[in-house]
Amino acid sequence: MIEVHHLNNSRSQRILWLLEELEAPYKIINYKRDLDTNLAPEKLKTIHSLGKSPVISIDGKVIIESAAISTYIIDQYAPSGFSPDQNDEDYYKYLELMHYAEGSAMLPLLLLLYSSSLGENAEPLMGRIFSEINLHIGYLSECLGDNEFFFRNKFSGLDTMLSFVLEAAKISDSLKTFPNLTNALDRYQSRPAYKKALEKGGEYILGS
Ligand SMILES: N[C@@H](CCC(=O)N[C@@H](CS)C(=O)NCC(=O)O)C(=O)O
Repeated sequence: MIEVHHLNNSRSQRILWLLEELEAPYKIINYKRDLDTNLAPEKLKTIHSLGKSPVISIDGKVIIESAAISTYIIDQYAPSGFSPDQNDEDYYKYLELMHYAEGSAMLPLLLLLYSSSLGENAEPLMGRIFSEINLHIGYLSECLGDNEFFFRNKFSGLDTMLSFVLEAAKISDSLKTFPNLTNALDRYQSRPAYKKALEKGGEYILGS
């Protein structure tokens, strides 16, 4: 069975949500952020040397990175047609957005988070950070268009992957000029599997 090494208030929540959507069997092993540093506890490094969450283990095999973990879970547990196979003409389009979430879209949102601790000293960076956030969130808005879901208007691993980006963007009010993304996030958060994952995962400030 999959063991999810789950950190409170973290990207690991999107993995619990995906597992709930697919009704896959899994066990949560909880880790708590340090109250002063907000970092993961050292013992997470006994699972993988980076000490980041999400990380899953299955029969001694360890997988890190949300996109790789999501792909593994989908390959193992999703019904056929849930995601495109390699022969599908849109396979690489799907792969692109799956990796875009962490590879590109999260970067300016993380810069904003980290630079906020610098107070006024971060001021010179803010214009560039916000223009990058706007660029990436604008791109996601364009990708979604009038659809409800990111891939062929059908729920997929892209929605669980991109949900964290939307949740992080909402914190800095960066979704407000993109009503299609605001509505998508509301729809995600009202799904029964999302709520069930929240109950199981515990503290998650981005989910409110
Ligand atoms: N790109 C990685 C990011 C993993 C990551 O940075 N996770 C954060 C939580 S959202 C973490 O473990 N932070 C705790 C720490 O750095 O100590 C993924 O998507 O899995």
